[in-house]
Amino acid sequence: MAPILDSSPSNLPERDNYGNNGFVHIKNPHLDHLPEDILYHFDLGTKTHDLPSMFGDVKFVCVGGSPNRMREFAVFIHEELGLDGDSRDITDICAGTDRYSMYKAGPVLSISHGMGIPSISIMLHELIKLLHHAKCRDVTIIRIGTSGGIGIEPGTVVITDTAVDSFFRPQFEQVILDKVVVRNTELHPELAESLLRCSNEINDFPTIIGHTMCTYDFYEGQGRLDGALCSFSKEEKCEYLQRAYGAGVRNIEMESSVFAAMCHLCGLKAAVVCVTLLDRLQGDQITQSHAVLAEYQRRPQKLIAKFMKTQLGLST
Ligand code: R2B
Ligand code: URA
Repeated sequence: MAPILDSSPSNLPERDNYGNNGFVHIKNPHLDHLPEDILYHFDLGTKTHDLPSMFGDVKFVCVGGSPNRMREFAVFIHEELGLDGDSRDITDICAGTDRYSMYKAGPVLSISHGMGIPSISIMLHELIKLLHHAKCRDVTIIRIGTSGGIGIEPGTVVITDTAVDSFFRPQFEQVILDKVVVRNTELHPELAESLLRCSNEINDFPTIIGHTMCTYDFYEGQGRLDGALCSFSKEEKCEYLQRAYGAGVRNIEMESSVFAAMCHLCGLKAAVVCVTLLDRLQGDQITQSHAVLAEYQRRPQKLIAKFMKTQLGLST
């Protein structure tokens, strides 16, 4: 059966009217009939929590794979924005579950999403409903993370213009019932350009805009020769990665396609900012020291802090 396109103009938010007067688009008529919406994986709900008073002032959402990194980011941004109170007192809003962690620092929400498309997709369904129930407006959402680079210096930060699949197609295929629905994976171009400008102003680490390939696996799915299974040669791997480079792919990770697709459909201004831990044309194993990797992982955080301060009109 032919795939169904889920990107007809009526489904796309207008670029200049992103998000329906700034509100988040919820594209589910069934939700109106729910007496209570339980956000199960956050351990939050519309009857048990006053979501507008807890989250109504959120303007930025930052998501990333690891709970520790997202706590670290919340503490860092609390200090960078000069918010009141002790940043060390920030607690996990989702402490009732160990599926995801969520921290709030003033207008910034910092949430972990785990690894891979299924994990981030569950988180995003509940996050988008949370932002809707909380009546948040004009929210910008940014995924910060790690990735494998292709043909670029390790430590380079890649801002994604479009997420592509393993065939270098700018799309995400969602299976719904027994149909394949194809969704657009373009990210917000002006936001990507603003982020690049911020990085140029910091002038601390190389940053580029490029395509990001999103895969379902870290090993075979990313053409690694060092997994428990491998059925291809080194030459085949190199030929594939070279083709990816030729198609404009500059890094590989595991969440950007569904992130771009869902944010696009729901009218959220979204960006993906990932540091590269290695150059996949040179190898597969991540051999840098912990200290070097930790510094790399702070790069997207520094860039986002600069962006948020600029947006909030704080001196930078
Ligand atoms: C980047 O790093 C993780 C795999 O190590 C995965 O979540 C991703 O997208
Ligand atoms: N994350 C990935 O998905 N791939 C890499 O090579 C490094 C980090």
